[in-house]
Amino acid sequence: MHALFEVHQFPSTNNVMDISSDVREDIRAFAFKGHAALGVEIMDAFPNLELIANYGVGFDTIDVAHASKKGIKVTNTPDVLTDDVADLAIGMLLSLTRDIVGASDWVRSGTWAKSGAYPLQRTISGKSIGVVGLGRIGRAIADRLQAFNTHIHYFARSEKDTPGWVFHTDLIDMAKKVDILMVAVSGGPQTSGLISKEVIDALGNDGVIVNSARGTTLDEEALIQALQTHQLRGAALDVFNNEPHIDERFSKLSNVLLQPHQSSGTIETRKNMGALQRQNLSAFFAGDPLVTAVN
Ligand code: 8YV
Repeated sequence: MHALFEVHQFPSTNNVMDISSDVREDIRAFAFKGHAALGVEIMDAFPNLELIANYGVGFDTIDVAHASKKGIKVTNTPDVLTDDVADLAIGMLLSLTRDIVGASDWVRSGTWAKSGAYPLQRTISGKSIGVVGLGRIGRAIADRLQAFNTHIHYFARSEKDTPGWVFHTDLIDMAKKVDILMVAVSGGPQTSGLISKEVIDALGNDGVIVNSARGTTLDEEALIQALQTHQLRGAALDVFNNEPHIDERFSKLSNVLLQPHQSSGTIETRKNMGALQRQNLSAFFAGDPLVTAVN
């Protein structure tokens, strides 16, 4: 029991419809975490639902249009996770291009002592990097990349005040001009399949893609084929379609770095995300303005 609200646990069956109709009628807010769809059917089963407080900045699985139609407010957790997400994107890029994981295994397995130096890897200094989406996270990624002596290009809805960075309105054109794509757009229908086969082809066989956004932003089939046939040098992925049951072909590829959707996964950031989610819930029950409203 919280001072302002009573908490009902999510049913162990993992199905919200197993909550009794009495309790469903009582519930005025959801503390939502996860990436499963929260759409019409669930919202309509809770007749007094007024708030969905999401644990995460991305709310692509929540049908916000339907929520708005019903007067349900949605909140998210922006800003508090930006640094960690950007840090992991840079970490993934460096790890992939220098093969830090493979090199570590080389030492551990005794191959270094037996076979000598590790095969040479690739630099990122001096490379042109295209950031797809220059929102909070894309901006933080680009800021960090600047310290690595790279040339920053970005694809966004509008030009930003970022002297020296090259603005693009055509993603295929940007992909032709850069060596590396860092994907940092929001998920959802507007960005679904944005990194298409054409974009991957335009990047070319020395290209690298880092995806910190959502699996849906990429044409996964085209990506896997490009990696299998070495039409693309490599990819570092923190997000996938159908997480955590990702396409098995990814695990067989040696030119990918795979992460379990953990960009915001530090003790500090997850604590701050939880605190912001609770602040939104408390504000709602106290009748105060929401801290980070989406709609
Ligand atoms: C997840 C994320 O929310 O913020 C986002 O949009 O994708 C992550 O931070 C987190 O994994 C909890 O599900």
